[in-house]
Amino acid sequence: MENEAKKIILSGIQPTGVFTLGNYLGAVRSWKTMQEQYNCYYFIADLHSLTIHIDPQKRRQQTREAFALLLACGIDTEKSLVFVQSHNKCHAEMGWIMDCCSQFGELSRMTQFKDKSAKHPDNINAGLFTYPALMAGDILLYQADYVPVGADQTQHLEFTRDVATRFNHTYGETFKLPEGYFPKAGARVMSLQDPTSKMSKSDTNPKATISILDDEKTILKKFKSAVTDSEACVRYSEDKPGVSNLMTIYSAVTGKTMAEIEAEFAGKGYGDFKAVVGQAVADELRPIREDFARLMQDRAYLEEEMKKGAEHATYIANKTLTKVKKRVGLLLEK
Ligand code: ATP
Ligand code: LTN
Repeated sequence: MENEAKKIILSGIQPTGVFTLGNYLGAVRSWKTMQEQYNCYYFIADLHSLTIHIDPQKRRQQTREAFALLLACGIDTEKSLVFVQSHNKCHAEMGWIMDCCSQFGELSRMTQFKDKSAKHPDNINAGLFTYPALMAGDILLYQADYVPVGADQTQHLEFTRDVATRFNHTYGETFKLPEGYFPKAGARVMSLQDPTSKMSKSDTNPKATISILDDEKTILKKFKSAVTDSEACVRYSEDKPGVSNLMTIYSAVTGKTMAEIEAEFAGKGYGDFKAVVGQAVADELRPIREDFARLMQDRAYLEEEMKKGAEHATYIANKTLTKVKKRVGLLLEK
């Protein structure tokens, strides 16, 4: 799996619900493509998900499902390292060390912390505040070269670079500085009901999101009720967010350009357009849904893959963690 000459890509996804079409087209589909060119490490960020309180049984189920979803989306454990974050204890340990290297002021400036604490005033836990330090640890443990993340996470990546730079300066060269990675084919998918906000797993309106496990009938229905406008013309434009979003989705799935899509639907109504987009999405997601169902039936296989992933991840991360512990002056056990 590992090749010294290849650059390291690392990314994580929280097990906060079934992946949406946005997660797939914006992130996971590119993760699959990157496997051919890089040493890829992908993990389910279950420790990060603890910042939200949910039923423990539900969390276990969502973690298992998220792992199976990655595999169903084409992440191949022969090519990439896939694991559950909490299965590698180095993350929690490194997280604490990174906490101690993070300043109150800089963590207070994180927009995700401000947004989430405004949204959930009843649960502003310390984990929510130090979330970026845990994330910095995730990245630095593996000496990642590139971290593919969406716009919402770029501030956390910048923070990671700041912490790493400071650590290297204080204790000597220890960490590689990771860079953001923005795949060309990555699409930003917006909500089908409010095309000015992004499609998100935790959206409570089921009509707004396409889950990658939705069946064909549901997908067609959701696209049929997607918000558009009254112009009745398939044209990509900032003032037509609904139609532009559907065009973005169609383009990401078929590879067609916006000009080609405009030509394809010239003179046609939104009804035809939505049906074609819905069908293209349903065709793209069908094999994933089938593969997921098959994987979830094979619990032994999933557990075996998780175990292999955890062992390999621990082996890699431990090298950096040991170095870090030495650097900060923790007495290593003999
Ligand atoms: P939540 O609703 O729990 O915040 P989310 O759906 O916003 O979840 P994340 O787990 O935060 O998703 O992100 C996983 C990955 O998917 C990230 O790389 C993120 O940039 C990407 N992503 C999330 N939503 C979209 C979207 N609508 N379009 C494109 N990419 C997305
Ligand atoms: N915060 C990220 C998930 C995440 C991650 C990471 C991504 C946790 N640790 C390390 C990249 C690298 C999110 O919510 N999308």
